[in-house]
Amino acid sequence: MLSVFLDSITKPSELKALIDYKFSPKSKNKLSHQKALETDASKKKCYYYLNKTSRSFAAVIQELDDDLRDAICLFYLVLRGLDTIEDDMSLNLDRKVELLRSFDTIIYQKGWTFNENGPNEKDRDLLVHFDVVIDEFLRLKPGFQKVIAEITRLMGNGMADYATGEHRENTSVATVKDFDLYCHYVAGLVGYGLSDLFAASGLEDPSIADDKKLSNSMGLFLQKTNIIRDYREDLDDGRQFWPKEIWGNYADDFSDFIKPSHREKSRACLSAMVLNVLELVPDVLSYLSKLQNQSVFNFCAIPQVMAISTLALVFNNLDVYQRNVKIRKGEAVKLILASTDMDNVIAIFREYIQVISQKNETSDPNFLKISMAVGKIEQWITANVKPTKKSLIKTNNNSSSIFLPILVGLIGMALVQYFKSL
Ligand code: IN0
Repeated sequence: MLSVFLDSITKPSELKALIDYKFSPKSKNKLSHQKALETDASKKKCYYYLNKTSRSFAAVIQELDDDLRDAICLFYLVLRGLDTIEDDMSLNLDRKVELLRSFDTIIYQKGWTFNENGPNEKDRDLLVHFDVVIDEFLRLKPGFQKVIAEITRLMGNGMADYATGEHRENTSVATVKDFDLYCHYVAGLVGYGLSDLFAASGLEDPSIADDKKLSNSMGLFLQKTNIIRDYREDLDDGRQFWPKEIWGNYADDFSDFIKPSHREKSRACLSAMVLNVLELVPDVLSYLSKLQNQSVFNFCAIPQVMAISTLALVFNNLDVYQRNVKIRKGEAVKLILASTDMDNVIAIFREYIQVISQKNETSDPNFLKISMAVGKIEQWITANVKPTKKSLIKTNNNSSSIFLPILVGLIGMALVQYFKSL
C-alpha cells in the first residue's frame, strides 16, 4: 500500500486522488448491495469469486444499479469460467474443445463443478465451486439468462475454432482479419452481451444494442490494448496474439523484438500495433456518448479511459518488450474519479491522444498514418463537443488540426531525405 503512495510521490494530483478514493463514503448502490449480501450466502459467494478474480473491476460492477449488478456479475463469472478452460495449456485438446462448445448448456446444469484444471491455473477455484455460479445464474431473470447463454455459445465455439487451429498459423495469429476475429470472440462479443443486458435492464434505451460495430469496438479497444501491453508475458508463456501480417514486416521471428540490436524495428512494430488500436477510438467515444444511466456510464467509461492511458504509455516505449508496463495506481484512481461524464471522458481521451501525438516521431514509418488517426479523433471531438456546455476541454475550433501534424511530418521527412542525400 505504501509503495502505491510512493509511486505517486511527485504527482500531487495523484496523491490527492488516492486519499480521496480511500476515504470516500460508500455510495447508495454499494450500501444497498452490501445489505443484500448479508442475508444471501449463495450470492455472497459469487461476489467473493468476483472480488478474487478482479478487485478493481469488481468494485465498478458493485456500483451498478440493482438487477443489472447481479446480471453483470454472473456474466463476468461465466466468461471467466470459459476463459479458464480456454487458457489451460495442460488440458487435453479434445476435452477442452468439448467443454468450450457445450459451456452454454453447462451453465444450466445444477450441481456442475470442474476439477480438471492444472494446479497453476489462477481461477481454478472458481470452476471447482462453479455450482454456486450456476445456482445464481438460474436465479436471474430469464431475459438476462438468455443473453448470457447466447454470448457464451458464440464465444465458446469461437474459442474452440481457434484452439483447433482454425484462423491460425502454427501458434500465432496470421492476418489482421484473424486478429479482429479472435478479439471479436473474446471481447467484442462481451460488448454485444453487455449492450443486450443494458437494454434488457431497462436502464438504457434498447437502441444501444442496435449498432453491433460500436459494441464490438468497445471490446476490441480493451483487448487489443491488453495484447500490446502483455507482449512479454505472453511471449514467455508461449503465446502470440500479435498478427503476423503486422509484426512480420519488422522481424523474422516474434521473439526478435526483445533483442537490443533490433531496437528500431521493434519501435516501428509497436507503432504499427498502436495504430491498429487508435482506429477504434471514434467508435468507443460514439458508444459512450449514447449512454444515459450514470452507473452504466461509469461501468463502461472506466475501463476505456484506463485503456487509452495504457495505450499512451506503451506507445514508443521499448520497455514493453522487456517487462509488464502498467499505469501507476495513483493515475488509475485519478481516472476512476474523473470518469463521471462524457465531457470529462473526452478531455481525458484528448489528453492521452496529445501524449501519443507528442511521442510520434517523423522517423517512424507509420508517422503519417498515426498523425491521420490522431487527426480523425480530434475531428470527432470537435464535431461532438457541445460548445454551449462548460467543458474541461480547450476547444481550438481549428478544423485544420488533421493537416498540421501531417504537414510537419512531410517537412520532417523531406529534411531527413535532404540530409541523407548530402
Ligand atoms: C469486461 C470489460 C468491459 C467493461 C465495460 C464495458 C465493456 C464493453 C465492451 C466490452 C467489454 C467491456 O472490462 C473489463 C475490465 C477489467 O477487467 N479490467 C481489469 C484490468 C486489466 O488490465 O485487465 C481489472 O482487473 O480491473 C475487461 O477487461 N473485460 C471484461 C470482461 C467481462 C465483462 Cl462483463 C466486461 C475483459 C475483455 C476481454 C476486455 C472483454
